[in-house]
This record gives sequence, C-alpha cells and structure tokens, in this order.
Amino acid sequence: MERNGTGYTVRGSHGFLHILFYSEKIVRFAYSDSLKPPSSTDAVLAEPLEVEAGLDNSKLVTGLMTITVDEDSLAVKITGPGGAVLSEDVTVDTGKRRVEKKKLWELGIYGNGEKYSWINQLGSATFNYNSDVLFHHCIHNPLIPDMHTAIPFYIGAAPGCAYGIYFDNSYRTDFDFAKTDPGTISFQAEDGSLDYYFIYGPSVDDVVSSYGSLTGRPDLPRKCFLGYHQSRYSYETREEVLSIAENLRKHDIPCDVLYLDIAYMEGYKVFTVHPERFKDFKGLLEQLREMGFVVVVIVNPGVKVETGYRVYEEGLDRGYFVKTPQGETYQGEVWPKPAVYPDFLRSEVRKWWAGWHRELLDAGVEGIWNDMNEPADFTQEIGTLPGEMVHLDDHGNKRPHSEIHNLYAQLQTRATREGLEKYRPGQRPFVLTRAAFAGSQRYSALWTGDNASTWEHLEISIPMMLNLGLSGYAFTGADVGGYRGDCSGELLVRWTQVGALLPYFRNHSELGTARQEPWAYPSEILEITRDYIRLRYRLLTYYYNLMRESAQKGAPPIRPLFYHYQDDLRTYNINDQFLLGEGVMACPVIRPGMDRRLVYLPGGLWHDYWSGKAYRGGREIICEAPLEILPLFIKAGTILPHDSIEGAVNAGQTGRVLTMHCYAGKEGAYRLYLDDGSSFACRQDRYSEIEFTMDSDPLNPAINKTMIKENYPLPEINIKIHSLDEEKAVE
Ligand code: MIG
Repeated sequence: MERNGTGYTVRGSHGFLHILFYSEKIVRFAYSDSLKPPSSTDAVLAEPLEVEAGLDNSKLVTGLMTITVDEDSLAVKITGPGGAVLSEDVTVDTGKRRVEKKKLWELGIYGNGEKYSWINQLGSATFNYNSDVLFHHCIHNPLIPDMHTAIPFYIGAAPGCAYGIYFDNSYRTDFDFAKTDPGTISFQAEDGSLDYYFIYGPSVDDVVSSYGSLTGRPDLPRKCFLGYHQSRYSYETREEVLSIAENLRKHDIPCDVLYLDIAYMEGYKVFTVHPERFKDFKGLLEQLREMGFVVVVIVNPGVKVETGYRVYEEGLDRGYFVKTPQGETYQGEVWPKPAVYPDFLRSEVRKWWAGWHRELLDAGVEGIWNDMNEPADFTQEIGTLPGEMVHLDDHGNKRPHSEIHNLYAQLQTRATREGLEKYRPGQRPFVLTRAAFAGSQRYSALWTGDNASTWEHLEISIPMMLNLGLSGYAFTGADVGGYRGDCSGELLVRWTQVGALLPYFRNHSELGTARQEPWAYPSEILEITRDYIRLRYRLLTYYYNLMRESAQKGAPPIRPLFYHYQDDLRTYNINDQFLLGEGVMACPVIRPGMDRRLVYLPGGLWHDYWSGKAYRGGREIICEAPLEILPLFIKAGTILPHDSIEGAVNAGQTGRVLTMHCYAGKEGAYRLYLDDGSSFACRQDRYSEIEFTMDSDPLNPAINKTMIKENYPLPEINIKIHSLDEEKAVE
C-alpha cells in the first residue's frame, strides 16, 4: 500500500484498490485498473480529505479504524475501536464488480431506498433498476422487486454498532443480505466500477448523517408544502379544479396544494396548457391563490413527436434527445403516443429544459411534478429505454442508457429545479418526483408512485417511508387512500391518520376509481379525516422544524424506533410504529375492523396524547383505537409546539399563535426555529430561534425560555404543561 494524492493505493494481482477518506468515518474503496480511481457518479458531492493515518505495510491505521488489505485479492477487513470487526470481505471480484462480505454481528439491515419490504431486510435480496412497474404488474407486491427508485445504500445495525455501505454505481445493482447464504452479504453491479463507501456509525443516526454529507441533504421546503395536498388523475377542467378548491374550503379542510395531472395539457404535450379546458389559466391560478392554494402541475420527460410542436422541433434541431447506437433520435411511446426523450445528462439540455418552464411559472404555477421519469417507454417489453441507447455527456463522451438509466430522473429533477430557481427567484422550489437515485433528495420530494387502495399498501407504506428516510430521503410520502382501486371510508380514515404524520401528505387517486376527496364519503368519515388533516396543521411548525433538522444534520423526520433505541432489540422489527422526531410516537391501526392494538413503549415515561394518561415504557400495552383514534404517545421531557390553525388556509400564514406543550416527568429541551417559511431570507439570517428547557418536576416543571436569535417576528407563544398528577397516575 502506498500514498497516492489524498488517499492510498494498493496494487493487487488483478488491479488497483484506492482508499480515500471523506471524513473520519467515511472511507471509499474504489477498484480500477490504473493508478487513477474511477470517477464518481453524480450522487457524490463530497471531496476526499486528508485524514491522519499510519501506514504499516498492508495496514492503514486511523484514529478510529484499522483497514487491512490482502495485497493479492484486494479483500478488505475493517476493525473499529477496541478491535471489533466492522466489515470483512470474503471475496472481491473486480471483473464481476462483486463483493462478498461476511455477515458479522448485524441484526438488522435497513435502508435501500424505496422497497416493498418490511423494515428489516436481513435475509432478503433486492435489485435496483428504476421501473414504471405498473406498466407490467401491480407494484408494491412482495413478488415484484421492481420499484420506481434506486438507492444502492444500506445500513447494518446492532446494539452499540452500525455502519452503512453506499455502492456508487448507477448501473443495475443487486444486493443479497444473507438470503442465499446466511453467512454472506453481497453486492454486485451489471457494469461500471466496483466503487463503494463504508460509513462507520456507531449509531444509526451517525450513519445517516454521514451519508447525507456524502450525497447531499434536502433543503428546507416551503412551509405550505408540508400541509395537505389534494390531487387526482385528473382534474380535467378549470371548473373542476375550482369546485375542488371550493369544496375544501366549504368543508373546512385545511389544504395548501392542488395538482393538475396530465389532462391540463393539450394532447399530453409537455409545456402546453389546454386552451379550452383551462381557458385563462393565469386567471385560474390567481383565483386559487386568493383562496390560499398553490398549484403544482405534472411535467413528464417524454416529448411528443409532432411536426410544428416547438419543444420537439427545437430539441430535434439541436440534437437534444437520446439517440440510438446508429445515431438516430430514439423514439418510444408515452402518453402523447410517439415520444422522444431529452438527454438530461448534458447541462446544455438541462438548461434548455429549465427554460421551457418559464410560461407555466409566469402564469403562476408554483411547483412541478415529474412523473414517468424511470423513464417509462410503452414500446419496450422492459418498460423503459433499451440499455444500449446513447446519451452524450458534457465532454462529448457517449454513455450507454444502462449507465444513465437510474440517474435519468435525478437529472430531470435537477433541470426542473433550475427552472424554478430561475423563474421563481426568491422562492424555495418544489419539485416532486417518482423515480430517483442516491442524491435526488437534493432536488426533489418523492412519492412512491402507483400503490393501491388496499390495507396491505397502507401497512407497507410505513416501513417503505422509514427506509427511505434512512436512505437520506426526508421528504417522502405515499398516495394517501391509495392510487389504484376504490378506497373505502374506513381505509381513507386510517390512511389519512398515517399520511398526516408522514412528510409528504397527498391524497391522490387513479382515473376511473371511486372519488377519494374526503367529502365523497359519509359525514362521519369526512369529519374524522378532516380532524387528522387538522392534526397535521397543528403539528406544522413541529414538522417544519424536523425538516430543518434534516436539512442541517440529515436525520429523517420520521424514524423507526431503533433509531433512538438502538440498544433495545425489541425495536428492530417494528413496522407499524414510528417516531416523529424523538419525542412523538405514532402507533397507527392498519387493519380493517380493529378498535385496539398492541403498542410497544420503549423505555421511559410516555404520555398518551389523547387521554393524558401516562405509562411506564419497556413493555407492551394494549391501546384502545376506535376509528377516530390514532394512538399517539409523547415521551416525557418532550416540548411540542402546536400551531393554532383551526379552519383552513394557507399554511404560510400559520404559526401566529404557538402553544408549547410540555410533557412533564423528565427534563427536556427544544429549540424552536421560525422564519418566513418560503423565501431564502433565512440564509441572510432572517430567522428567530428560541430554546425552551424544562426541569424534571413531574407536577409543576419550571419552563425556561432563552432567545438564541431574534431576527424574524415572533408569534404569540403560550405554555401548556402536561403534568403527571395523581389523577393521571403512571400505569
Ligand atoms: O401511468 O399522470 O404514478 O400518480 O396520476 C399513469 C397519470 C401515469 C402515473 C402516476 C400517477 C399519475 C398518472 N401517471
């Protein structure tokens, strides 16, 4: 092993291994056939650093880890503090771009982006190649591993120890988590390089945070996008959208965001608006804005092949579409029938695409929804472009679609975001995507695509979203009520209870299914649904603060229980409870006809949010949960801001009165952040921060308030103490 630039290189019998550090805890192992490491994908933002290390033959010793390399096979072994083995290769096959590692002490495997799986993926196998699954099968089915999104990153965890592995390869990758051989964890790529990062914990939180420093963190979203979104495939006319808006207000349902799905276009041509059905588009958006709504429209990558259509003709003239190996423009098919695909790999093409958003944004559109960006292609059996199609990069190099495929959506969202930044300057952009790759969290929120109105899909949406959060993706959600099929009233209520606590909260349904807006149901269903949409608005400032934590430190807003109780093995396989931040625990009902459920309370004291009763944790309890109750527990020591919105309207205006709910029984602290919720003024210090602390007195804790920064108008702030008095005696 020898020093090579900022890193180290080992020359083996079949090639070179480059070892590079990105922090004390992030080490890259990159195999190549020269003294140069392979180039990274677009996912990686960080640059290698000098980390102090001692070189001892084939051993590299840092303050934290010892890395030993077998000079012949280039197999790696990593030990951590105290000599514990953190990772150990069984075989490395650079030709196949395959590593087999010993399954060591891991009791849980988590992450892997968007997967139809239980939270713990130990014992399973998976692959990553973005797919418009619904085209062939019903997605979210345990037998169909295809998903819209590819994030080749997993976490291995056990009490006291955790690591992450990010495989930086955009081709199809396959992972086996001790499924085929209970003693082996392996990963492999179809092509490209064997280039991966080992991230040391020892806590899961450390791993997720480091992964964010490597691939980027999401920006703080506009506050209104944390509200409730109402959508359908499709609101087909301006009258229909207006009546949806009016119904939301009439029924007193808080809602901030409305969607226009593909029917708003003329003949599914992107960047057009249907001249009759959406006559006076600008006026419509204006009217909706006055009612407190922002509007998001869908923009798919497929460009209709049609003489005289500006986007097609200009792109064709400039050679901006993906080509065949023979150099012709590749033609596939999506909604507009014959379609061509912009080659977003080139910055010039992204800039051009960004420019096309101008008219929509000038008319008053405030967010863009990128669908079908796996990308979908109806002409191919595989549902997407053949791998040999050709992209051109900024240096004029040809790159096969099989390499760019998983990055395609990310490149589109990047272009979309550029458009929003350019034509809505001063406003934080909102982009929603269906397909994604590692790093996409920098550009867009993500929804998990075509689920169905079934209890199973409600159930699976929880581990799916938790694993996405562990994969660096903070702003995610599933279609509330389910997309395909008809949603029953009971399912809508239970799903809204979950959706109201997941980061991205949108009710959306497919063409031809039963109407899924809350007022399409009997009044009892409408009322409970509305109550939970209101609960979300009461928690809006809390949620906004959680998103800020993600933006700064990478911690996802929703967390599996083991995230904060890594030493408690009983939390390792809990799929139907989750934490919102550290102090709020949701225990939803996800089965029909159930009016109670088993709840695991981790160690500590917990307050029942609804009844005020308190419980000692470290055990299971049975909790009453009639249809109107989503069991919620607040950990003693939690200080939870509540917004005062009762009625509807524009989340941007919320937060005028905040009540800090202080849950007694343990000391606690909370730092409240406030800004205008929409612009970048916060980057110029236009924000306020207040630190609240509470002592451990169970009856009458003292609450202290310290102003950390006061550079944004403060709301009226009230304090409400939830004590542990005799009536509420701890059970
Ligand atoms: O295959 O634009 O997942 O949310 O409503 C249908 C119509 C295409 C798929 C998306 C869905 C959207 C629908 N789209």
